[in-house]
Amino acid sequence: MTVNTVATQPIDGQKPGTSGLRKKTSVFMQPGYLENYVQAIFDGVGGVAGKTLVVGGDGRFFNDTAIQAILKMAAAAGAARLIVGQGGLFSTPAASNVIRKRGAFGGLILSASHNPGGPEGDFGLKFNMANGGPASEAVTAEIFARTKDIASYKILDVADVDLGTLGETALGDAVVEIVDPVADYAVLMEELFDFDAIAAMFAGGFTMRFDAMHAATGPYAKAILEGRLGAPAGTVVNAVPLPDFGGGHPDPNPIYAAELYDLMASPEAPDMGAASDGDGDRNVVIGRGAPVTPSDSLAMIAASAHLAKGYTRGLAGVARSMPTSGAVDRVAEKLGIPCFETPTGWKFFGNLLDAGKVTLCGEESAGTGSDHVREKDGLWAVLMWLNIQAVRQQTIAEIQAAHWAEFGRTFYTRHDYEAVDAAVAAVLMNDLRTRFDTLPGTDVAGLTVSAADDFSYTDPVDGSVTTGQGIRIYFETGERVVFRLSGTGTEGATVRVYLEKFEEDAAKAGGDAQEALAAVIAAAEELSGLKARTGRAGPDVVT
Ligand code: VG1
Ligand code: CO
Repeated sequence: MTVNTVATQPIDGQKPGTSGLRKKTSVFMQPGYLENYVQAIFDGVGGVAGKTLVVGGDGRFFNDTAIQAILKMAAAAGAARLIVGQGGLFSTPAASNVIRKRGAFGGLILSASHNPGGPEGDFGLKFNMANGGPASEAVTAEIFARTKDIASYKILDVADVDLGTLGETALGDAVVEIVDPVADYAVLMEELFDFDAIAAMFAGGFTMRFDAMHAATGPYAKAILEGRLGAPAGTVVNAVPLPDFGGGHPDPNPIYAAELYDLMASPEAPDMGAASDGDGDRNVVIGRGAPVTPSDSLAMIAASAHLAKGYTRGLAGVARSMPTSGAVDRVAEKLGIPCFETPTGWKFFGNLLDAGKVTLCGEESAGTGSDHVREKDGLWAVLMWLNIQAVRQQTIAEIQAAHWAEFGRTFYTRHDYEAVDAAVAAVLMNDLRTRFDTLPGTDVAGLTVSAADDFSYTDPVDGSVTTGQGIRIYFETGERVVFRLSGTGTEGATVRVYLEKFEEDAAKAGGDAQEALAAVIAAAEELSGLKARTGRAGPDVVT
C-alpha cells in the first residue's frame, strides 16, 4: 500500500456557503478540485487520524467517483473506520442519524440538494460534525482558510472499493463498512411515530402519492411507506435514484413538482401528496386541493406534534430561519414556549438543538425537522403529517382551515430571481443598506415602513455573532419584506425576495397568496427596483 503525497496549490473560490461547497459538476471534476477541498476539510477539522467517518451522498453523477477519492484520502489521513451507505447512497438526514448513532467523529455528505445533477448540473460536498449537523461557521471558516494555503494532499494508491456489497473490507489501515442506508433510519422513524395508527389509516383506504423525484428518498419512502406502513405499491413514484434525477430538477416546489401539484388540484387527487428533494432533507405536503406552505407546515406541526408518539412530552421550544414566516411564532406564544429566529441554513439550529432549547425547527424553503437528527428531514415531516392525520382523523385541508381559524393566516410567498449579474445584485443590496435610517416613516406603494435592518444573529448558546444575513423591511400594518442573496447558487447571484402579511380575520384566511400579497410585492419592487435593475419581467421561481 502506497500513500501518495500529491503537490497541489490553492484553488480560488472554495468557500463553503449555506450548506457546504456547491459548484458546477464540471468544476468539481477538475483535477485536484475535490481532493484539495477534502484535504482542507480533514486539516480544517484538526485531522481525522483514528476517527470514524460517515460517507454518502444523494447518488447524483460523480457521487461514486468522488466517494472513492474521499475514502482513499480518509484512509491516507489515518481514519480508522469509514461507514458508507451501500452504493454510496445516504439521504442527508439518514447520514446525520448514522453519525449520531455510531458515535462518529463526523461525516462527508455529497449533495447539491435540489439542484439538477449530471455533467452540466451541480455537485456539492459538506462536512457534518459529531452531533450530526452541518459544520458550524467557525469550522467552515477553518476549512476555507486551509483551502487558501494547501500545498499537497495525501491519497492511497489502491484499487476502488466495492460500494455495492454490504460488510467490512480493509482499505490500507482503515476499515470500510458498507451499510444499508435505510435500516437505521427506518428504526428511528418507528420510534418517533405511531406506525400502527398510520398503517391502520392506509388499511382503511387512505390514499397518497409520494414523489421521490428519482432522488435519494426513493428507497427510504418505498421501505417505510409501502414496506412497513402498508401503503399500496405505486404510492411512491419516481422511486429509483438516478445520477441525473431522470433529467429533472429535484426540487419539490410548484414549478419542478408541477405534476404532483396538478394532481392534488384535480378531482383524482389522493388524500395526500408529498415530495422530497435531491438529498431527502426537504419536503412538501399537499392536501386534496390544499397545498401547505412550508412556513405554515412548521406552525401546524408545532401545534400538533404532541400527538405523535415521540413528541408526547411537548416541545421545549421552536426555531425558524429569519426569512420563514411568523406563523410558528404565534403557535409558540400560545404554547408558552420560546421561539428563536436564526440565519438561513440548518447549521444555525445545531446549538439550540444540542442545548435542548428547541425540539422543532424549520425553514420556508421546504425544510422541517426536529431534535431526532441535526438536519432537516423530508420523510420525517411526511410521517409527522401522516401521524397527525391518523390521530386527529381530519384531512390536511381541515387541519389547515382549523389552524388558520385559531391562529390567523400568515400569507407568504418567495420570489426568486436566478442567475442575476452578481455585481447588480450586490449594488441592489448595498443601496438598500444605505437607507435603513431614512426608510422608517416613508410611504412605499401605500404601505408605511416601520423598521429596516440587516439581520444579525447572536447564538444564544456560544455567543458567536453572524452578520449580514438578509435585509428586513417591516411595515406598520404588519407586513414584511426580506431581501437576501442565496448561498447555494452556482451561477451569478440568486436574489430571494420573501414576502409576508398576517391576516387575523378567519373570514379572510382563504384565497391566493399572490393576490393577498399584491401590495407587499409592489412595495418590494418600489424599494429595490429589482425588475428594473435586472431587466426581468418577473421572478424565475415563485414558491
Ligand atoms: C437554500 C435555502 C435554505 C436551505 C439551503 C440548503 O439556501 O434558502 O433555507 O437551508 O438552501 O437546503 P440559500 O442560501 O440558497 O437561500 V438543501 O435542501 O440544500 O440542503
Ligand atoms: Co436538500
